[in-house]
Amino acid sequence: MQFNTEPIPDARAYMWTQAKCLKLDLSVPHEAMAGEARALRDRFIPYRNQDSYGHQGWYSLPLFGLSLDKPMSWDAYGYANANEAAKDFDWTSVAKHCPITVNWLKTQFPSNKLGRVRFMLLEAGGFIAPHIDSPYSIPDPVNIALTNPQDCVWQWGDGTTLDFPPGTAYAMNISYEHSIYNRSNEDRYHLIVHHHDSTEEWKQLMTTALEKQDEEGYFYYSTDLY
Ligand SMILES: O=C(O)CCC(=O)C(=O)O
Ligand SMILES: [Fe+2]
Repeated sequence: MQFNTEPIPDARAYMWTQAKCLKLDLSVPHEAMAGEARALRDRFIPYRNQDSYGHQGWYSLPLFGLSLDKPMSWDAYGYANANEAAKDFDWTSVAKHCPITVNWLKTQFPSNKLGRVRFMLLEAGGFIAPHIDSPYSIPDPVNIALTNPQDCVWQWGDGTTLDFPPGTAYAMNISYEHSIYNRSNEDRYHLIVHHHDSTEEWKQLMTTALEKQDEEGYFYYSTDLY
């Protein structure tokens, strides 16, 4: 990706910060959303179960994106870049079964241009092995706990754990190593929202979160999508 320190035409703003995550002041109808996700349990597809990390019991269900059976990022499907893939993004066939989640995305989430939106399931006893997803220190994908069993833990590479009660939304800096262990007998459902614009509302949300956490960060601008 190419970044600029000043705004350029058609660019979106990305917050660069050393923060591992920013807690966003978003109100989420998480119980209703969890109900919608749970009702679709048999539609989830295995996620990254072929890669070398050895993740166990991790599943995904795209609501918005390339299609129901394409939960991964654009590079897994032969696209030249994220902008090309984004042209093919749309609501998937399960979106009509999730009216509360879809309505929240359309009316409450501070974006007019969604990227991938997926329910994620980590089965009881499952784990997401330690991994890094990005070379850029940008907390941008929003990870929302719809449920989070007591003994399910998000762990950073430095050994610290993240408090992640249901209803909490974090912009995640997945350039830091992270892993998740569901050492409970209950499935864990989260919603991960990517977006392809940076509305004033989004920038304000991020700036407020940064100040609240006493972190430093700066907006950089790029026409490339994250
Ligand atoms: O919460 C999840 O299911 C995914 C966690 C993860 O590895 C990520 O967001 O990059
Ligand atoms: Fe990850």
